[in-house]
Amino acid sequence: MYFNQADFVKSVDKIENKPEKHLNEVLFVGKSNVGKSSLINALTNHSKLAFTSSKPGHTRLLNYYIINKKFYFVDCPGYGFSSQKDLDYEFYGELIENYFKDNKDLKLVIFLLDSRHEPTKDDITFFNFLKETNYNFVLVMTKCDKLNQSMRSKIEKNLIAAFGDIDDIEVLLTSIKDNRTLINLELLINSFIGG
Ligand SMILES: Nc1nc2c(ncn2[C@@H]2O[C@H](COP(=O)(O)OP(=O)(O)O)[C@@H](O)[C@H]2O)c(=O)[nH]1
Ligand SMILES: [Mg+2]
Repeated sequence: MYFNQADFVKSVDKIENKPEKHLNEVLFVGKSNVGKSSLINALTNHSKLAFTSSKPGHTRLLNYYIINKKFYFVDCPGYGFSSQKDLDYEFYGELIENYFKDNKDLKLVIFLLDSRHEPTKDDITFFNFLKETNYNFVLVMTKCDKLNQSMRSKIEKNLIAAFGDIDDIEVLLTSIKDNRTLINLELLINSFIGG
């Protein structure tokens, strides 16, 4: 069960430095603190594979993890880090724009959103960017264990208000504390990388 054969490969500051061995890639992206590293840890059953922090904006690099010796999970820097906004935005822009340029290895983008909150302006900007690329992407709502019934019932409405028609887009509710949601995400990832 799960992607439990997982190893850190390298951190990448420039796209030219990505791992020489080209394999399919699954990218985890979303604002700082949304739960990217936690989800990678939970899916791989490693409590400390990806660096998690309660301090936003901690990952400044693309981190490559090799899963089952077959493909990469890529942990992305978060956007929307407010206390050093300009610096973070500039960094994010260059590395990530280059990452998305004609990346034949990229099979799936997992776009994480905090299930408790409405998407932010940055989320909307990134969503529109993603839609214009031709990469496959899914919306993964994080931290669902923190939802009450009324918050849960607002998720879809919030997404539609922010992004417009999302009929064709897969939305998954997840929590690192709920294995069933992790299994659903695992199945989804496998369906895109042919696992
Ligand atoms: N309750 C709960 N907390 C979560 C969940 N996912 C992440 N977190 C917490 O959210 C914080 C930020 O997580 P992190 O993975 O570092 O976010 P990143 O910046 O997107 O990589 C940490 O304190 C995590 O423990 C979840 O599913 N449920
Ligand atoms: Mg992180």
